[in-house]
Amino acid sequence: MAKLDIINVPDPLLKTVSKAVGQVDDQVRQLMDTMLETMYGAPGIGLAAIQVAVPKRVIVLDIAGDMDNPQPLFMVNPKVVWESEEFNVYNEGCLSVPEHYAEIERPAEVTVQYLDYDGKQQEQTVGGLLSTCVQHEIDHLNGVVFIDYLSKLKRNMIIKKVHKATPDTTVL
Ligand code: GNR
Ligand code: NI
Repeated sequence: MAKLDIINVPDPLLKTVSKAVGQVDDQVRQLMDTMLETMYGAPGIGLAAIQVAVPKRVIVLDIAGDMDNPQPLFMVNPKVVWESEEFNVYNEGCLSVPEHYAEIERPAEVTVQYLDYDGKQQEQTVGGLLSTCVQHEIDHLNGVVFIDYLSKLKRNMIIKKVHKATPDTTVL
């Protein structure tokens, strides 16, 4: 099956606010299948469509980290409808910022509404790593990358290093 190329910072596409999906049809399902395969191949535990240059509000996740027992999650038009007051800190990475990590603080638990693989409305409250990952992916749909939470100095340093290491992965 086909794999897609993942774009890296500072590709300006990563700042796109992705468009809501009107209907979960076979074309959207095919996108989700290919994204999942791309994510597993990377390897990663989450992927937003904009990371493969598709500006649609689609994310795929699998935090199980067990290729023999995959637990994929597909979320179309995901929306956080509740956040816990408690926060968590996680050392985050991103496939579009390879080999750089930073501690990011986010709500420990969130309730997310989304359409699933079959286009059915779902609501799920998540915690732990899945909560971090869902919020990280929804950020991508809004044109936000985790390094945007860092100081301008740190962010620019990381962007420069990634661009130098992977100049072919950006449109710039
Ligand atoms: O693979 C990924 N790991 C990860 C680790 C901590 C917090 C977030 C993530 S998401 C990342 C894949 C990715 O870039 N998704 O957008
Ligand atoms: Ni990411």
